[in-house]
Amino acid sequence: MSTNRTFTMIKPDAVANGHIGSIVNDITKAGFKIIALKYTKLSAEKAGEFYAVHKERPFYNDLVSFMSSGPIVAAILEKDNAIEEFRNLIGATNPAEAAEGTIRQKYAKSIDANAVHGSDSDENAQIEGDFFFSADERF
Ligand code: YYY
Ligand code: MG
Repeated sequence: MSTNRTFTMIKPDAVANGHIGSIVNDITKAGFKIIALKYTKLSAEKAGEFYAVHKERPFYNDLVSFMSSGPIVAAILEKDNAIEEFRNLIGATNPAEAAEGTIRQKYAKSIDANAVHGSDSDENAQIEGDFFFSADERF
């Protein structure tokens, strides 16, 4: 049902470094339509909930503290084959391994502060979008 949608966050590093405008521009130039958009900040509790799937990973505590360290931009995006197309646009998790021209290659400096989030499945895109946006915040 939601195979043409994904969810993203512009993470605290990219916001702090002044990249909101450039990243939104890259996203829209790549053909994604913005369905919902919000400038907000996660509490440590909310960040922990969002990343609960990574709870057992060694980087979990650092990830939660980083993701709650400053404001973020959350968005729901629409395009055919949105999950895969958006993962291609952002590049590998480690920016050192991200392809030339990808968002992480251009704007991220490390694997832990890697500029953007992108959902990894239709199911998670739905869950993650619902985490941030009510029905009347989507257009
Ligand atoms: O989906 P993606 O963001 O590319 O990577 P995940 O494996 O889902 O990890 C989520 C998040 O955790 C990643 O964007 C940065 C952080 N992280 C980390 O700090 N160190 C790692 N070795 C792996 C991931
Ligand atoms: Mg992931």
